[in-house]
Amino acid sequence: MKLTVAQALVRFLANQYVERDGERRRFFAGCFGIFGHGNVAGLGQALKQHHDVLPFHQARNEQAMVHVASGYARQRNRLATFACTTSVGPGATNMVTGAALATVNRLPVLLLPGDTFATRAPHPVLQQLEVPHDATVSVNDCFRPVSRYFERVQRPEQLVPAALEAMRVLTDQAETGAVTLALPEDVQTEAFEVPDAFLEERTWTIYRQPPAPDALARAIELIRGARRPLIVAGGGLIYSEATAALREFVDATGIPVCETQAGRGALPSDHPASLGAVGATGTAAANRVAREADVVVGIGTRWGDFTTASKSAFQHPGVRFVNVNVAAFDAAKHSALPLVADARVALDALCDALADWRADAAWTQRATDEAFAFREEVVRLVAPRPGEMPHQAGVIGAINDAAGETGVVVCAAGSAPGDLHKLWRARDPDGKSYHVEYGYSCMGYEIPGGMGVKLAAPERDVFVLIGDGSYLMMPGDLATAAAEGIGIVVVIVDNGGYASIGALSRSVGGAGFGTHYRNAENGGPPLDAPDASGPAAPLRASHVDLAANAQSLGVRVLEAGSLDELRAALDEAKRDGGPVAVYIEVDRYAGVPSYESWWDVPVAEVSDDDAVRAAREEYEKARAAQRAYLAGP
Ligand SMILES: Cc1ncc(C[n+]2csc(CCOP(=O)(O)OP(=O)(O)O)c2C)c(N)n1
Ligand SMILES: [Mg+2]
Repeated sequence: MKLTVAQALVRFLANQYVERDGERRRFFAGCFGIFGHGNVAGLGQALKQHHDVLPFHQARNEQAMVHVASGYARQRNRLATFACTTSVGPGATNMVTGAALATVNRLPVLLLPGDTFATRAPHPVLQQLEVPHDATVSVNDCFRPVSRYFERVQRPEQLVPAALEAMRVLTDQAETGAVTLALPEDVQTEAFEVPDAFLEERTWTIYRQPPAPDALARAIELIRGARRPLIVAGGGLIYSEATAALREFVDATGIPVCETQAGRGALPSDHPASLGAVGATGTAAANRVAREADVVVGIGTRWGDFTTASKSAFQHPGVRFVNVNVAAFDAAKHSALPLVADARVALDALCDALADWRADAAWTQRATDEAFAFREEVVRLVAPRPGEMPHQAGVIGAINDAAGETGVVVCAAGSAPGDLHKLWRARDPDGKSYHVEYGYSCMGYEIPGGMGVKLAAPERDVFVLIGDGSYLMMPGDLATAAAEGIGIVVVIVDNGGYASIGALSRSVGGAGFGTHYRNAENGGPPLDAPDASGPAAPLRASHVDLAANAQSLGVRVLEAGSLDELRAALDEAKRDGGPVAVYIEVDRYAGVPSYESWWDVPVAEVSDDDAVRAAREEYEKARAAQRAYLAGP
């Protein structure tokens, strides 16, 4: 059948299915797009013709639509996503940040940027980059390092192998991330004889990879010999739908569990073995247990820097790692014994093999005691503080209660991710109530990411927790939520600027420089005092009326002046069902402390500023705790 490249691609995408554990589902929920000359006549025409099989959604910013796809893919455990089409030039490069986020977080998204003419007839076309020494370069080459697969489709027949490669990578659990097919605007419109088989339904089966028997035997031997074993649960465990298997394993062996950001909620917070967050943003419970652990079993984690507290979290001199991961790349980290395997299959195998073994009872009890002690700390931290300005921890407590068992919290950057990591009481048995994007920690992910979650799980309440700075980075797609009736609840927490970086700045001797919206010369507050007792920031008056801004974008806005009012507003927002923004001002300086942990942020080695010199001294002391984790398998 003769079709244009764009028509063939749209029909192909509509017919891709993924199967796991005998369950088959469509892989592409639809296509987000913003049109320009680089895609309006190609993909635009094809999407119009085939909108019944591949629904189209218009976004307001190309970066945001990739975030929608990432949020959707994560909520669906990587078994489904959206495609994203853009024009050439700025529309295309707006997606680069979204691509990096997806690839860093190992989430499948398909990006279809338009590209400049393959014929080079119009040359340079509007928005074309010219590189004098290389005519094959376009701005889309920026996608290469941030994509797990990249191809520029230079002639029509090339679409067939390119699309198949794209699907292979998107559905491969070890490889997945952003996949970019750059589509020159003339090639999109060119017709070719499309093989029938290309357009037929195609099912990509995700097989659960078992661990190599020899590697499993060694892992079992290591765990049996452990005196202080600890599990670190990552996002891969949740994507593999292995939370029930984890519970079973933990109940059978008594090994305590702590969690990364993506793995938060792998074990419900009320489980006696649940230590919660580990690392730089970890709980006292997890960090104390981690410090002494001798065998650390990482399951589905990429071992981000925060998880190891910049390699200071695990202090046992002979600490050994066993890494269960579908990706050999991640399994090998920290000189681990790699168990390259699906998390669920590996957990089941470990459970069978260790049926006659339990961790030392005193160790298990020690972990449970720590876990219970920190639970009380959480209650203390989220409690309202009568007579004081609302604090972010209180906001988190209120959202947590409004979310109940199945509601989802979505967040990405600022001080909230660390606070959430410590404070969130995860209740969903599938681990799907906590969605903090902390691989790329991208300001602006929150609203579109939350839209993706809501599209993936319309039956769940979705609460987007967003700071004022992150809100200002990319509020525009609230208009998309309003236009499409995507019923997210966006809680805008205004603390008058970049509170997290302000605190970081103080810790490196920087006095919060550049983290208020105005500096003192421009009528802003003076620099912060080193003890963090900075001036009470006049908020709304000091920058933008964010509540009015949200309202102008078409969503209903509720304002809360206290935590009680916030609770009422959250209930009202849930009842409303449409997109609602809830605005609350909080105390910029009322942070949640760090618990016996550290993050390596280098401090200037020489300075004439006493505060910087003092910070450098502290830094050098702290850095002494950094380990190499070289004990091999
Ligand atoms: C796109 C992007 N730019 C810069 C940063 C660095 N950064 C991390 S948090 C932050 C400030 C966030 O401000 P806000 O959302 O108000 O949260 P707060 O720190 O006040 O809690 C900045 C600039 C980032 N994470 N993402
Ligand atoms: Mg802020």
